[in-house]
Amino acid sequence: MDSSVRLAQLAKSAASDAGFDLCGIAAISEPEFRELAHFPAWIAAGYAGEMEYLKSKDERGQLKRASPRATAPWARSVIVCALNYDTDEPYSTELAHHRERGWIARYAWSQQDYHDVLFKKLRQVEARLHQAVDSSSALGLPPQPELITRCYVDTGPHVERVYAKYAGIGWIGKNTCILNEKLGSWIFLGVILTSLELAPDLPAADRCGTCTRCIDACPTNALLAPYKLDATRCISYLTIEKRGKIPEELRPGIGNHVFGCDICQDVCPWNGGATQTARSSATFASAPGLQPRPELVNPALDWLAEMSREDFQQTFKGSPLKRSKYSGLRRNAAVAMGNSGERAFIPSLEKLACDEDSIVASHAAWALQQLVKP
Ligand code: B12
Ligand code: SF4
Ligand code: SF4
Repeated sequence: MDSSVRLAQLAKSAASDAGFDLCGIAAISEPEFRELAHFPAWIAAGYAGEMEYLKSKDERGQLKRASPRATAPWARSVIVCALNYDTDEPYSTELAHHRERGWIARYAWSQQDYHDVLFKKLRQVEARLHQAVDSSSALGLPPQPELITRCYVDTGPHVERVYAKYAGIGWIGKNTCILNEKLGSWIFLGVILTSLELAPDLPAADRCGTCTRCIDACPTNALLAPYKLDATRCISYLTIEKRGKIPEELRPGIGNHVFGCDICQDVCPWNGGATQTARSSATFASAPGLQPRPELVNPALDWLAEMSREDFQQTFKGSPLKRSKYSGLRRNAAVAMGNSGERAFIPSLEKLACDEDSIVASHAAWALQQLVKP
């Protein structure tokens, strides 16, 4: 058997042993990753907002993320691993009437930060590849050149979803998420770039068809067209990445979201289509670190808004929520209170409107105005 096929099989069985639900391989060769051609125009249009890391350039002035060759000229293959994070909890679209409670995105309920969970597993796959190459003659493989590998979970200058499509993990949906036929889009991605030539998989075929549910459901109209997300309008960006002031015209659309947003995935027929009943056959996350913390599912807004800095640090140590920072989470909770129509929040907001953090205070003042409107 060809050594690229044997090594690809080895990588996949190592991924399965490490606990990944899916693993596929894409070749880094010409012509490569057609969708990356859209990346420079996306940046030029300003859709990345304040996410400066997406705009980084190499010494030739080219956007690093527009090609894997920019930062990894030695890479010949990319191993893409995926881990299911779905759990048996309701969808945000089912609980939207609980306006007095907030919504934290499904991915962030976990006991541990997903970066740590996936990285540990990627390291196990990487170690197996190194062992195989070190003992290539014992395995009956021809001598292999020196092996270079790099593992990434969000952290590198790579558009992981494009690699995932070509590795056959899933297709890029009109909501820009990777969708797998069996698992839907509730999957995290982790990638290993390698200098090894590995037998590639076939790209996943687009199965969105004529559906436009995600585009129609987005409350801030962030999906400008199929596959085209203006991140500066996306609730996920506004509540997690954006520091300081949230543009006023976008605040009503944020609804009860305090960290991230699941709507364009909740409504997707490949995820069960907005109702939990339709998900009876869903496969749920098995990784212990990705099991949900019950207090983060549909949390009370005043709990988040009134949290002390010490409580925030303690509660969200090792959790994805620490990314919004103390100021950001309380700002978001104030906006959600303003959108709730719940006058019982007025005393809490009056207190927040005098907060020493001017961002929290100004968003609380806006929220108060919403609640006292005739
Ligand atoms: C920055 C970022 C964000 C930003 C921007 C999102 C985005 N769509 O780009 C924000 C903060 C908004 C965000 C939100 C979310 N994110 Co995010 N995010 C990233 C990150 C770090 C980089 C993504 C990136 O490079 N975007 C650049 C733009 C240009 O890419 P894009 O919108 O995907 O566009 C590509 C395609 O749409 C493509 N394309 C394909 N076909 C076509 C056809 C046409 C005509 C056109 C024009 C374009 C086009 O062109 C683009 C590539 O050049 C990745 C990790 C990584 N390093 O890759 C995680 C990642 C994409 N995020 C992830 C997750 C889970 C989320 C959220 C679900 C979290 C949440 N619940 O709040 C939401 C989903 C929102 C959404 N609808 O995408 C997962 C996605 C897993 C999956 N199944 O797809 C990733 C892969 C992290 C991980 N390691 O698991 N995220
Ligand atoms: S995550 Fe929410 S705001 Fe962002 S595109 Fe999807 S539905 Fe719209
Ligand atoms: S909701 Fe429809 S259009 Fe959007 S990603 Fe899912 S299948 Fe594709």
